[in-house]
Amino acid sequence: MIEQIKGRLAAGKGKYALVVSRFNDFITSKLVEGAIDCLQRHGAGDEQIQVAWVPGACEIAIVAKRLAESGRYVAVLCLGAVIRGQTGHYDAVCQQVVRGVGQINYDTGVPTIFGVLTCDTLEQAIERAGTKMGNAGADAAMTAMEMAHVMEQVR
Ligand code: INI
Repeated sequence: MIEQIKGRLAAGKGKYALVVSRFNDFITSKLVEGAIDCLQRHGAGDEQIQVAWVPGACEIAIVAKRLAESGRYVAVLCLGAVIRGQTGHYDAVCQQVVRGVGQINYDTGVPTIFGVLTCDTLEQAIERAGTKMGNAGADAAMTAMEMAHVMEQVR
């Protein structure tokens, strides 16, 4: 019989850290709500969830890395919203956060989930923050729970 490793969609007993940027907090606060709601509906208690706020997407990775390194969390969720709009450094911000968050996974072995919206317009971000296209924070929470259980099984 083929052994198959699959992650359960349940919060389990571990702790989850959320790192959230305040920039575009009209959007990111909805991502946090979505993530917390999803974790709670999958069995997480308040004591299993910690939220750290940072100024912008560029600051997410440094805090996420510290939390992942602490060994206290089964997963770290990175939530933010980078919106092209009028800003000239959209690409630079996106690049920094994508690379930074991705690297944490390999450096620490703790699933560090990319829940940062990268959108051309505010409307696109709104669509992904609890309206037409769902909630990227809730999606990140689902990924975090699944990965936490996969990692538990491949110890
Ligand atoms: N930070 C974001 O989280 N989203 C953005 O859309 C954004 N834009 O457009 O500039 C943004 N910039 C700030 C950046 O993340 C840092 O906080 C800042 O550069 C200080 O390091």
